[in-house]
Amino acid sequence: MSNTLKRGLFACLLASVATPALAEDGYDLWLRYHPLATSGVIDAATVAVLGDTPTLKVAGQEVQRGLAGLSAHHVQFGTAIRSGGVVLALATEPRLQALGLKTDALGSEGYLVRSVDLDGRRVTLVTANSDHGVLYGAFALLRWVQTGHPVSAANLTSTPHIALRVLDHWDNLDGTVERGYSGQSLWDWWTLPDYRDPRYTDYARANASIGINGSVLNNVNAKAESLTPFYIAKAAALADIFRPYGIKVYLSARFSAPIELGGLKTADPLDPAVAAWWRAKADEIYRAIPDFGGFLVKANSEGQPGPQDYHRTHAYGANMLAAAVAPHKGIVMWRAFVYAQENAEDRAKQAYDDFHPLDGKFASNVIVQVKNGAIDFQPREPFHPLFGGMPKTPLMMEFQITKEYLGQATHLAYLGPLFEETLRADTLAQGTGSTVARVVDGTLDHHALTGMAGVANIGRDRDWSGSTFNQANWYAFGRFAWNPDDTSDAIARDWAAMTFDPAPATVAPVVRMMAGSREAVVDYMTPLGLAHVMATGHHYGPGPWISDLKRPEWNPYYYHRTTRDAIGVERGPKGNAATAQYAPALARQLADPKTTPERDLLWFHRVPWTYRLRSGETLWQGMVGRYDRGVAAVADMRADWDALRPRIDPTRYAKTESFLGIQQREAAWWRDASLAYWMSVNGLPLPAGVRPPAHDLDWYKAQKFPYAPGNP
Ligand code: BDP
Repeated sequence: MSNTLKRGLFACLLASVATPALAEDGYDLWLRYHPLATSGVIDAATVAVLGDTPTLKVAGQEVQRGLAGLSAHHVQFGTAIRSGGVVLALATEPRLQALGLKTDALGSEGYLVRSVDLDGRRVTLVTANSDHGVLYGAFALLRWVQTGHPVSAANLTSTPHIALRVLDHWDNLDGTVERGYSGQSLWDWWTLPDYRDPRYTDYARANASIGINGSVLNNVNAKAESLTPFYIAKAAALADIFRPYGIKVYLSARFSAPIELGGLKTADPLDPAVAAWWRAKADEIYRAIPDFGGFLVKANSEGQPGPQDYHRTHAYGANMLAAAVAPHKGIVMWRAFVYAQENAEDRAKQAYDDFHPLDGKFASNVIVQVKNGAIDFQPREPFHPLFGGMPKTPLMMEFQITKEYLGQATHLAYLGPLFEETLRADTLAQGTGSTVARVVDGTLDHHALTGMAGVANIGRDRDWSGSTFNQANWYAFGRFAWNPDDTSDAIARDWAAMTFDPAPATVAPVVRMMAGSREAVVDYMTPLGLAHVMATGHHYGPGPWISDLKRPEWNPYYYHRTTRDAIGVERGPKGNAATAQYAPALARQLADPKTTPERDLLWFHRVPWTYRLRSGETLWQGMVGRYDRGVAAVADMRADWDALRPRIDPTRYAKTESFLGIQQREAAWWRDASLAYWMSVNGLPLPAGVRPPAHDLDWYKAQKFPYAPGNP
C-alpha cells in the first residue's frame, strides 16, 4: 500500500471515529488532537523513546497519539531514531552526551525541546533531567503544534516556578462535591480500588499537560473515615494511576480523627498519644502510598475541629502533623481560612490576626495555604494581607477554580484575569516589586517550599467542568501555577486554539469573550468593591438584603451595611483599621478613599452615595452604570458566540449558547434585584434613561432555591 493510500485510510478511520455524538462533547478538553487545517505543521512520522520508565512510555504514547490525531497520519512509536522524528530521552541518556546540551538550569521538572542531530539524523528532541520533565516537554511540544506551529521549528524550554501545583477536590465520600457544579465526584469511591475507570487516567493526562503535580482527593471539610484502611486502599489505587503522570496524592485530614478513629479522649496536639496516633497513621498511609504527598488541613474554621479547641495555636497543630509525615518527606498544607463565630472582629481581619503572630513558628515541612483574598473567593477581592505579612513562613496561594461566587457552572467567567490581578498585586512588603507572585514563588523571602492550590471544578459531567469555558479555568490555573508571570491573555489564546481550532477567526473572538468576562461578573454582581452579597448557603443569585441570620457574617448585609446615606465597610484608620494589616506604604494608600483603587472602594471604605468617583459621577450613578455595563457585556459575548456558530461543532456550540442565555437572564436579575434593594434603602431615583428593575423588591426577596447545587 502506498503511503498516501495508508494516510487516506487512516484519515477515514479517524473521521469515522470522530463522528459519534460523544466525540465533541467536551470530554477531550484541550487535548482534542483533531486534524489541523494547516498542512505542513506535522512533519514527524515517528516517535522514539530512549529509556524505559512508565513516565517516558506515557509521554511517548501521548506524542504519538497527539501527532497522529493532529496530522491524520499514522505515527510510529518505538525506539528507532528516524530522520524527522521526535525523540524523547532523559538528559542522562548516553546517546545525548555528544550534543553537549546544558540542562542544569532545567532543574528537576523543566524541559528542553529542540531540533538536534542525533546519530546523524535531524530529530526533534524532548529532554529533561527527570522523566516527569520529559512528560511536560512532550505536552509542550503538543501545545506548540496544536497552536499551529511546525514540529521541527520547536525550540522550547521552561521550568516551573512553583514546586507544588495542586488541585484541591472538595469531594465527599458520598459522591457529592461541595461547591461542585459539574456532577458527582469523579472518584467513584465505592468501586475503587478494584475498578480503575479509564477516566482517572484522562484526568491525570489533562493535569500533566498543564504541569499539575498534586491532587488532594477529599473535601477540606473532611470525614475521618478517609483515613481508614478501607479508604486508604482507594486513594492508593488513584495514586498508582496518577504516578506515571507525576501527580502525587494528598488527603485532607480531620483534626479530630484520633478521637473518632483511634478512640482517644483528645486530639490535643501536645498529647503524646495523639502525636503517636498520627505517626502510626502516616506510616500506614505511606506503606500503601510510598510517595504520598501529605495532609491538607482546615482547622478551627466553620465548625471544623482544630488545635484551638485545646487552646493551642495553629502552629502546634500543624507541626504535630508535620512531624508525623516528615520521616517520609511529606508536607502539611495548613489553611489560613479561619474565622470564628465567637470573634467579634471583622471577618476580613481574623485570619491575619491569627496567623501573623505565628510567623516563623511553623516546622520546615509546613506551608500555610492562604486564599487569594481575606473573605472568600469573591468576584473581586484585594489580595490577602498575609501575602507579604509572613516572610518567615512559606505561603501557598489558594484560588477557587470552581466558581462558587461567580455564577457557578453556567456563567462564562474566565478566571485568568483574576489570577493575574492577584499575582501581579504589589504587597510593597520589601519595596516595589514585592508582588504576590514573588511571595508565592518563594523568591521574595527565599523559600524552597512553594505552592499554588486551586479548588477544582471537576466532576463526572462528560465535559468535566460543567461547560467548555469552565475548562479554561482549570487550564489557566495550571499554567499560572507553572509560571505565575504568564499572562491571562496568552493562556486564553493557547486554550482557545487547542479547544477549538488555531485559526485567528476562531481564536480572536473566543479570547475577546474570555478577556472581559470576569469583569462583567464583577460589574453585575459586586461593582466597586462590594462583596458577599450572594444569597446565603448556596451562594446562587443575589441576596444583599439578608440580615436576619444567627451568625453575623452569614448575612450579606454584614458585608455592605447600607444605610440611607452611605454604603461599605470602613476598614481604614477611621474604621476597623484592616488596612493596617498591609505593608505601611500600601496601608497609607488604602487609608484614604481617594488613593484607594476605585475597584476596591467599598471593600475598604464606607462612603456616602453622593461620593464623587474619578469620572465625576456620584457613587450611585457609577454603580448603576457598572450594573448596566455588566449586563451589556453579556449581550456582547452572546453576539460573539452567535457569529462563531459556523466555526464550532454543534454540541459544544449549543451548550454554550444556552448557558449564555442563562447568564444574560441572570445578569439582568442580579442588576435588577441589587438596584431594587439599594433604592429601597437610599431612596434615590435612577439616573435619567435607566431601565427600572423588572419587579419590585419583594419579588426578588421571594425567590428561593433550596436545591441549588454544590451546597451539601
Ligand atoms: C467557602 C465555601 C465552603 C468551604 C469554605 C472553605 O462556601 O463551602 O468549605 O469556603 O474554603 O468558600 O473551607
